[in-house]
Amino acid sequence: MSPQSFIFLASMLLMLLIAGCHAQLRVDYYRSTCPNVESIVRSAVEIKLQQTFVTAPATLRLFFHDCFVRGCDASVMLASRNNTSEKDNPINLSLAGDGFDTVIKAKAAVDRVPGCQNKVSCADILAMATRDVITLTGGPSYAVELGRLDGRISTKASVRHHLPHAEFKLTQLSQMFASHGLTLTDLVALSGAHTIGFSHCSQFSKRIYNFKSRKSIDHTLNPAYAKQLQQVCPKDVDPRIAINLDPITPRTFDNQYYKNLQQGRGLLASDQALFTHKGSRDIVNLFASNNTAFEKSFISAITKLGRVGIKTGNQGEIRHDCTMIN
Ligand code: HEM
Ligand SMILES: *[C@@H]1O[C@H](CO)[C@@H](O)[C@H](O)[C@H]1NC(C)=O
Ligand SMILES: *[C@@H]1O[C@H](CO)[C@@H](O)[C@H](O)[C@H]1NC(C)=O
Ligand SMILES: *[C@@H]1O[C@H](CO)[C@@H](O)[C@H](O)[C@H]1NC(C)=O
Ligand SMILES: CC(=O)N[C@H]1CO[C@H](CO)[C@@H](O)[C@@H]1O
Repeated sequence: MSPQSFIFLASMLLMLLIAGCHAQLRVDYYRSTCPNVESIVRSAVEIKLQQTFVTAPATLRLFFHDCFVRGCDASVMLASRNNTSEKDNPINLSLAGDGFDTVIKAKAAVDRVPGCQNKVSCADILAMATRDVITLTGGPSYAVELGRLDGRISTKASVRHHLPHAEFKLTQLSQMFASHGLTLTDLVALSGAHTIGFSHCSQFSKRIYNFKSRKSIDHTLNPAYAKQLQQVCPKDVDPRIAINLDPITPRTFDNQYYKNLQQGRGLLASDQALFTHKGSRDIVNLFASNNTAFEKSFISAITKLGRVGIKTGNQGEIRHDCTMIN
């Protein structure tokens, strides 16, 4: 074989490999196996959301945690007899059971349809349900890429190094997002998920009582907001108390989160850091002033998030029960 034809063949192979990586997920993946899957999931999510609002933030956060730990493969849903799987990590005291329940109910609805039984992965159902809760709470709608398989491994230990903490600095946040192929704009856009849902007082109590161990208040907090937070989260607060991440429109998926940051009303240190730092402030200002720009960037970012570490071929399976490997 001549060097030219070798280079030609090698580059064809490379192109095929690259194209293969992108071709793994498709919007119409279930067209022939379960054509109505989107409307079945949507109905199940609507029913669940009518029962409790927590469905929305719980499902959205579950998707994020799933994708960041071992990829979007529903490994976060696996239970273990000895309590050693991802969901047993203490960081998840807050992973509200309603997120898990949403996927389990939607999966049951899909499996009740003749022909669809055991055809749709739990990972894809979580991705669809996430889009649905965003849309149903006032956020944008978007086409969800599908074709993820469910993973077979889930360990408590893998959680620690893969999820961001509320006290992370901007550089730590952006490094962690970059390790999953997500840019600074993606980080700012995805943090907009904190426009709905709740946080326990422990996640920000240092900011209102003991900032940098100096018994003072985090000066990036709006003083009036800090005072309100001290009232709802006294020092001896019941650890189960959780308060709205977005104090203004807590049940609407909108760009109010970014307007809050401009006014020092970012609840977590990791939220406020996006505005405090010059590097990301322009993006916060853009999203605060232009909801269309926010929605566009959010859709792009959550689509990228949905591609993280996906399993195909013999790397995974379509689980029959989302909490157990087959
Ligand atoms: C940027 C780094 C992030 C950090 C440090 C972070 C941290 C947190 C923390 C500490 C809570 C409160 C947990 C509690 O006490 O109950 C929370 C809640 C939440 N997070 Fe994040 N998060 C981040 C990014 C994201 C992303 C990318 C998403 C989704 C795309 C997301 C979605 C949510 C939602 C929806 C809630 C509310 C959960 C509920 O009400 O059940 N977060 N986050
Ligand atoms: C927990 O159980 C799994 C199998 O279900 C096993 O692989 C793992 O080693 C066990 N871990 C501990 C700490 O016992
Ligand atoms: C696992 O956790 C459940 C619920 O928190 C508990 O009832 C059970 O005893 C635990 N099992 C083990 C082996 O620790
Ligand atoms: C808002 O953002 C959208 C999408 O990026 C853009 O097309 C539009 O021109 C922006 N509007 C304003 C008023 O800047
Ligand atoms: C839904 C779920 O399984 N949440 C668990 C998260 O972790 C805490 C303990 O760390 C459990 O009590 C929850 O049941």
